[in-house]
Amino acid sequence: PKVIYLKDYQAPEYLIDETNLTFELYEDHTLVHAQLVMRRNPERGEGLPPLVLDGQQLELLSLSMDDRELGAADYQLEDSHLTLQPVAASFTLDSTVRIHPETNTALEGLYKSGKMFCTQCEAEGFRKITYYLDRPDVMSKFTTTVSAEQHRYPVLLSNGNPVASGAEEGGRHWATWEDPFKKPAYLFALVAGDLWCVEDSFTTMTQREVALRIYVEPENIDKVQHAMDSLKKSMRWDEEVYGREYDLDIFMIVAVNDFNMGAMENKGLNIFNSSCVLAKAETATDAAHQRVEAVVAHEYFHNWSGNRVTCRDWFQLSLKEGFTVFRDAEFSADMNSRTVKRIEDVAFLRTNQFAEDAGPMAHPVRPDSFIEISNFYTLTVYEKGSEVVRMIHTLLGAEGFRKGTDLYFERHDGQAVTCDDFIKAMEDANGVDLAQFKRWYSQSGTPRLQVEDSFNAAAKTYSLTFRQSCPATPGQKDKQPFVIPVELGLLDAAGNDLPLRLAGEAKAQGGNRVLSVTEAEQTFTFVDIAERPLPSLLRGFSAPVKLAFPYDRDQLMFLMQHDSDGFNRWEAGQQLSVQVLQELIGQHQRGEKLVLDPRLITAFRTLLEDESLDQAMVAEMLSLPSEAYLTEISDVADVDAIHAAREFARQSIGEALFQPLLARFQANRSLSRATGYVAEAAHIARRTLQNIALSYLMQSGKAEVLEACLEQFNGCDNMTERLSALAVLVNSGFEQEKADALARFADYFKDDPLVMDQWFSVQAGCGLPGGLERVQALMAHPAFTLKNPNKVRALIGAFANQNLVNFHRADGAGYRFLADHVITLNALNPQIASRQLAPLTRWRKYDASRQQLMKAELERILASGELSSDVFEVVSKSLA
Ligand code: DPP
Ligand code: ZN
Repeated sequence: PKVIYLKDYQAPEYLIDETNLTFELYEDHTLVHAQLVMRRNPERGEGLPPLVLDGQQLELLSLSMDDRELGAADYQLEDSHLTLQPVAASFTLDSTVRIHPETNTALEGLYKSGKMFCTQCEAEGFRKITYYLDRPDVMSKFTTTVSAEQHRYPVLLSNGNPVASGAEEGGRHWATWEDPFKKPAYLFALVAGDLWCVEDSFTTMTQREVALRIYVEPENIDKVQHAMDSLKKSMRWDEEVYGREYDLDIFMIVAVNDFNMGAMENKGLNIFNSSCVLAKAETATDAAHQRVEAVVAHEYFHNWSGNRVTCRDWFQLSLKEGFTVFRDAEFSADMNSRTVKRIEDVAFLRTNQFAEDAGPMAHPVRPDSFIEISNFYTLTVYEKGSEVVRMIHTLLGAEGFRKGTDLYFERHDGQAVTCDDFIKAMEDANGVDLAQFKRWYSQSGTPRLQVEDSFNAAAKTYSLTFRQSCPATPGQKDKQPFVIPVELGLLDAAGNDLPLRLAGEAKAQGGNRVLSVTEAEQTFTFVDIAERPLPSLLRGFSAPVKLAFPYDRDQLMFLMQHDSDGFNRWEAGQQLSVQVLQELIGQHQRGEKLVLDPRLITAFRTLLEDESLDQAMVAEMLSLPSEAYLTEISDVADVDAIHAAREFARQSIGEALFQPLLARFQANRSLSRATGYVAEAAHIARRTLQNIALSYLMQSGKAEVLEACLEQFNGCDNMTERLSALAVLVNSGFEQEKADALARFADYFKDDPLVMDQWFSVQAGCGLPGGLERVQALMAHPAFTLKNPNKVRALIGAFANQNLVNFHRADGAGYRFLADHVITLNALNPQIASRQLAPLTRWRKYDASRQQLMKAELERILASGELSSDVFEVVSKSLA
């Protein structure tokens, strides 16, 4: 497999002004006719070099140039390329190929999901549809005609506007779509199926009417309203916050069951994994509803950040993804609780992206090289990329940032550009220099920020000294200092923010401000500080770094109660929990009796008893750091000690706080019964608290809790309460009730694949002994199939990522199980196979014996036969 480097980028030799496609869909094959109106790229000079088109798994049936039929002597056909020699600077190329969507299990290019045809072209799937210049800097105007059997495929869709349609002989029909906006091939889409749609409309800021349609298979038509509402909110928000208006007369979303990603922003025709669009109270949890809202927004926002302005090459992926994740995160923050959204995102980033940054696949937000681009749709490109954009927002302020995005969209509309172009627009619009800041795009690894303080009572000064460093990562031994925005405050003894005046400043600038740490070591001195304050650092998680300040537990409890920044109140609680849990881990390792620091109980009791607090915040603060996070922050993760410590803490909390937890649970569950399901924020918050309370209460094993849990399971009217009750039962020792509940749930929901995914996940995540055997048994369940990515993620993914104590069992059986399935999936669906590998790549985190076992499985995969470039890249880099 070939390594591709950013430094080798060259503009295309030829351009494609127009792309006219005709698809003839049949049950056993599909014919694709492509007419490409091409010309020499003037940027690349005179002369006519060979034209090298991308194409994979295509059967070439005919080829002509300017109406001259080409024979085998006129071109060169290889596995993934078609090379021919143009004789004029402008020409038209016509080709016909045969492809087989009906047997395409990789779900890339044109394929069938159930009974419908659909496409996924990003990043390099279009080359499996026709011979093309399949690269994002080749932008073309597409016209697409689809022809298919009328009865099976009454709905025929592609990008842009519908311009003509008609009937053909033999029960077939056709439709032509025209997309007036030039686009790269990765944004192409086609759908044919027996679909129903919910229709609505949106009036844009310039009073244009846009038709909105969400297409689903008929049985799902009652699960679309939430996505439609989310779409309208997204369209309005992008107008209000970014001044961005939608540009076509129609916007369509199609839900498909078999999909490698969450969703895809094809121009005017977004194709979604059904898990990211279908939601109603009876079948989807509150969290799933919020995910639908976020993904609908994310794909819609791509219409500007991705489609109107796209990427020059795939190394620039974060240009559209980091920016768009930032946009959707801010949208969700505006629609829901800003603090809770931030807490969720940071917990996710620190657990998962930090682990990626510390592992063998670590790469910069803008990678320098790759073997398979599909492997770079990563947490680093997306989530860390979003943090990088957030830091620009923090440094420039909301207004300055908006000036920057206005300039970016205006300057680059219709172009394929780079991360540097984005930064340049920010610099030019604000008159700032972001040269050093750009290291966030080129250096991988998570920076450490060590902070020390000192107080001078006589001089009334307080100093903070920051030392930054960044560990070596593959291919990058030494790092230069980053620009790290540190939002902070200083709390006085009453917990109030002190006015912040740095030495040399004329007056204080509020009680909350952002310092830019730009050097390896840097000290900031505050003046007029009468008594030693307690610093609140990195408020709102203002930079994706690992900050360390030597807080003691009493100080953390103080911050938990008093910090004016909600995020840092949560963060103080997390740090307190981490300290307490690490103490328990040490006790377990030394074979001592486990003793929980009672201060954690006191802190949690205070939270539970304060009825004035936002219940969603209380729920977040009562959630202990996950085993995966405790693993990430360990040098060598002791799987069993981490599990034992955390379970012991949960047990102790459940017992010590039984009464206040029960009071909260009962009050909230009664309210649920009284009101029925309400989709509003306050109700979502109280359901979250109710469910976390229930899970703690069940630790007691008391009959009254079992009864309450069964009442909730049987008596509720929504999936949020039902699934939580089920999860609590599954993790309990009540074997009979557990088995009954699982069976009844599966029987009731057996025809709803998304609900069955949740049923699989709840069991896959259960940390009780015997986890691997349970998962193996579930693989044989009739609702399970390796061909559906959601099922793979729900069962195998949930087991390997969320059930650490079972996956990492000492005999290596969990590793063998995962490797076996990666080998099978490698042949079926390389992207999904490669994704499942992540837990094995983390082998350096574990003890010598587990390291050996994990490496042995990676080696077994490597030796297993012909590997896809996807799997080969991850396995070989992990062993390097
Ligand atoms: N569909 C993926 C996303 O929206 C890739 N563009 O992030
Ligand atoms: Zn995206």
